Formats: sequence, C-alpha cells, structure tokens
Amino acid sequence: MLNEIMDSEINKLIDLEEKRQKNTIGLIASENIVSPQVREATGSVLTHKYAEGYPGKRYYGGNQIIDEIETMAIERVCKLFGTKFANVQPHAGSQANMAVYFALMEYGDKFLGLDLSHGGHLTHGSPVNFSGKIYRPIHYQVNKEGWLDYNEIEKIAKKEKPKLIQCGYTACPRTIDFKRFKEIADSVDAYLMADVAHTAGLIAGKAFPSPVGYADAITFTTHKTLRGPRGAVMLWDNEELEKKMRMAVFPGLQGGPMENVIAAKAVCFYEAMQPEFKEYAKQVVKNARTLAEELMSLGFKLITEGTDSHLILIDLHNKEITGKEAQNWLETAGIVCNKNTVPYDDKSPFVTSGIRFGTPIVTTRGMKESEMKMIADWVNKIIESKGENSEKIKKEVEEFAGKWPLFA
Ligand code: DSN
Repeated sequence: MLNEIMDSEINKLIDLEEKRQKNTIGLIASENIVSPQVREATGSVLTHKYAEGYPGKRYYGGNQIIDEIETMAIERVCKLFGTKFANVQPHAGSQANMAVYFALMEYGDKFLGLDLSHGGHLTHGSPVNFSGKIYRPIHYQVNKEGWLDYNEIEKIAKKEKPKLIQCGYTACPRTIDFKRFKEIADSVDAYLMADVAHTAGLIAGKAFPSPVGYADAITFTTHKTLRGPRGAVMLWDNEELEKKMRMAVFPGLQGGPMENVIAAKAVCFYEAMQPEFKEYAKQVVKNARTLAEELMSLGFKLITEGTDSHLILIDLHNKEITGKEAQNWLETAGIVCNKNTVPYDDKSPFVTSGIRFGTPIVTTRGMKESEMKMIADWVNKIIESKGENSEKIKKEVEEFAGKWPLFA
C-alpha cells in the first residue's frame, strides 16, 4: 500500500493495479516492468523543474544540475547504441517520429512505410494520424507468409521516389535487414528512418541487429524491451542534421522536457550497459522462441512460423475464433495480451484474426523456458475450450504468477 498518497481513492486503485500486474501473466509485447531505481527517478523532485531548451541553453534559471542529468542521459544513450547524437526529450514514440519527419521532410512530402494492418504503426502514415494527414504516405506490405519482401519494397521505392523510407515495426517477429534498406534508400536518394521502439532493448543487449550505421535517423520508446520509463529517444550520426533534429523537438513540437523521466532514462541506459542486461535480452528471445515452438506443436499457426525477437503473432483462422474472443478468454484466466490484425486480415482492427504475445514482462519477472511451456499449455486449454475453462485456469494462473516478483 502506498501510504504517502493522501488521495485514498487513487491510492486504492494503484494498489489494485499493482496486484493485477503481480497476479497475472503479462504477455503484451510492448510492455515491461522497470527497476525500483527507474521508478524512483521518475517520481523524484525533478518533476518540479522547468527546463525549456537544452543543456547550457535554457530559458529558466536553476538548471545547472538538470543540465548535468540531461547531458549524462545523452552521453549514456550514445555510448549504448554507438551514435554521435541523441535527443532524449521526446515525451513518447509518436513525438519522436513526428520530430524526425519535421526535421527531414516538408509538409506534403511522400514517405514509404509499412501498412499499419501488416505490422506498421499509426505514425507510419495511417490516414487517421498526423503522419497520414500532413504528409503523403505510401505503403509496402509483408508477403502472404508475413515476411518483408525487399525486392517489392525496392520496386515501390523506385516508382514512387519517397523522401524518406521507414522501417521498424510493431508486429513483425523477424529481424530486419537494415543494410538492404539503406541500399534501397540510397538508390532513390531517400532518408532511411528506423523506428525500433519494439526492439531497442534487444539491440542494446546485442540480441537483435542494429540499424546504427545504416539509418539516418533512429527512434525508439524507452519503456518496451529497453525497460525504462515511458518516453522516447532520437539518435543520428550526421552532424548536418543536428540543428534540424534539435529544433524539431524544441521549440518545434514540445515545451518543457520531463527531466524526471530523462533522469529515469539515464538510469535505464546505465542498467542496459550492464552484463546482466545482455543476459536479459538473450533470455527474452529464448523465451519467445520456446513459447512459439510450444504453441506450434499444439497446433497454433504463427506468422512466419516463429520469431527472432520478443514477439509472436498468432493467426487464429484455423481455430475459427477471432482475436477479440481469444483476448477476452485469456484475460478472464489472467493471461493478458492484445488482439492484433494479421497480414491480409479479413476482420476489422476491433475484432482481428490474431493475437500478439511478447516475452519482455515474463522475462523481467524471472521466468525461463519451462515456464513458457506452462503458459503455452494454459493458452491451448483456454482456446480449445473456447473460454469454458478460463475461470478454472484463472486460479492456477493467479497462484503461479503471484509467486514471481514484478522485477526479479
Ligand atoms: N502501442 C505500441 C504497441 O503496442 O506496439 C506501439 O506504440
């Protein structure tokens, strides 16, 4: 119980949410559990401070210590990923992507990104998002089996001549050939942008290929596999882009940066440099692979028949159920995931034919391959019974999950 909070109504709800997180199995691929140190920095006195501007050039007094913190965050993230420049101020992944578009394109410019329903992101040119309203997005898709088709992407790029090509996804389980993407971008004189929000932690932990050295701009959120606070980062190497990238975030689209969150980002970058984090990243992938293999052996159809990352995308067509039904039945049993469209889905994003699983949370909690097998078995029993035994399995899941710490 958080005794410090005087608002007992919110206090009670935070307490209930903590219990929910502890007593369920979290399989949402984009979520994670942070260390007590990251949480502490997020809730620190730094939340009191206004610091519009950048280290050494602020619009308010009293920023000497804040400057040291933000500089440390920048230096750490550049060292972690091996780039020359970083901006640690973006409040979220959407803002980081928006800032890169502001820096590298003019309104109305054409850019090429993956279709949202094939594993892209809203900010990769969805018509309901700013990226689809103020730019002219064109989209590539994955092939029928769910794999990127680089020849097809090259063909579209050569025909459309976009100003920027976007790679990095929210529901593609496999590695990305960043070198091939760079060759395609160079062949049409386009910028290459990599939105590696999902895999940043795996990249930092050397468990997934890095876009550094290929992409002109890299963005990611810090709260997914990287296991930091909610927020985002932009990275780049070209000195000529420095002013544009800086100005795009502030004063371009944000005011005061959240220095408490920036301090928490710095803590997470430090944690990600430790040898234990490499072990964590490797285990995330091992767990995802084990979960994938177990599910396939139980008759589930996986997009690309497996995974190279933290993420699994299950196509439920052969089970004759929707993603919405599966998500609800699993959640009743305490297994929390999200419904997700599969490539060429015949159902709407509110219903879907798929579910997406990820292993960042369960790995942070200390679970390994044998626990993945147990989870696959529960998932199978719940889906096969069409949710009939969800209530019964809920008791087993609660007893099991409750034994694991949130942050092992
Ligand atoms: N909402 C995130 C996800 O779940 O993949 C993307 O930002």
